[in-house]
Amino acid sequence: MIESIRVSAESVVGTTLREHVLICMRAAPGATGAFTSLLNHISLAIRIVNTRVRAAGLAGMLGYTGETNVQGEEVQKLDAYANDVLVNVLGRSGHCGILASEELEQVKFSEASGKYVVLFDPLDGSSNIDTNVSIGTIFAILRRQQGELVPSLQDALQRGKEIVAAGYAIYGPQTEFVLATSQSVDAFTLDPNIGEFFLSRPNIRCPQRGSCYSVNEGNFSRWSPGVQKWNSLMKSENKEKNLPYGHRYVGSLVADAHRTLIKGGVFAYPADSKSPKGKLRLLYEANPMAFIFERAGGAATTGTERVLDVIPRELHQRTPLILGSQEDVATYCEIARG
Ligand code: AMP
Ligand code: P6P
Repeated sequence: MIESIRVSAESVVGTTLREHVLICMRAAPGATGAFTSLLNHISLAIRIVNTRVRAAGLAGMLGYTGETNVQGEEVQKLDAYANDVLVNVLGRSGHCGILASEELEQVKFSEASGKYVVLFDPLDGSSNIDTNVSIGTIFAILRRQQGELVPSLQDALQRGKEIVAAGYAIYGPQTEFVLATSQSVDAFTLDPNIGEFFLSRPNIRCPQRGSCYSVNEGNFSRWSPGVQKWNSLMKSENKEKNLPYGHRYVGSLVADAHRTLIKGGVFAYPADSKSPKGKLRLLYEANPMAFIFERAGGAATTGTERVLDVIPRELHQRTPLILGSQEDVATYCEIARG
């Protein structure tokens, strides 16, 4: 009798993010619960940001603060709010020894005892905030360097291959939370009436090949000849290669990456004459996305090397980023490098 109740309950109520993370903790040898607690705090911060994003127009939260951030960009009110929420909640978790944010010039030390590093873009896609286009939060979790008593900048300047977990929230028609760990990549959809994330896409796999390319073609004249050649190939007629591909470009990394992860294809923000090192930031945009795509069977390159192998030199370092299906990323490298 108990068994039948349990089965019927599971079929009616999905698995929450909290339950999923607990199940994964039990599968992690020797886990103390610190990592699980940190993930739950990140989920809390994202649910708080989500609520404010969805009411931004009503709460006077659109527009700019009048300040300029370390990137030289005008800070939007929601950027500042999202950053404050993440800094505050991560600080209270007790497990984050050091954090870095796109909105903070320097790293911030929280709990000296915290054994984890969290790197994040609190609100990616800022240019789309005031036009009600999907935006998101991106994060990566690493372990602090072994043996170091006090957190330092070096804890943040680790290669992406050291990432323990990464994820993003996308504040779109639904609020989805995508989480990648050593075990799997899973997506959870927020039920706004309950305030819980429920498992909606278990074990996400990026298709080996897609039929869509995503790049800002307004930069065409600034690209190298190789990238221009790749772009032209994507638009050429070739039935054998299933060309031309469809073109989609939102202008929010989270939105363009999420579509590419689910449907396959390729997203590219190459270096160009205006941004010779690329526009996207290595530590809290490219690396988390690269970790997620590789865990889902996709690929992520700078065009010349695996993103997760890049050695960070500075906190807000930029990089070219090409993300997507294995075969589509390989085609980009073959043509654009040529
Ligand atoms: P902890 O002792 O809680 O800090 O966990 C130690 C390590 O086990 C973490 O750094 C992860 O690599 C792994 N781990 C612990 N909990 C989880 C979880 N909920 N999901 C995935 N991996 C986990
Ligand atoms: P562009 C948003 O401002 C962002 O940082 C990423 O989310 C997005 O992929 C990129 O910039 C868009 O840049 O130059 O195409 O507007």
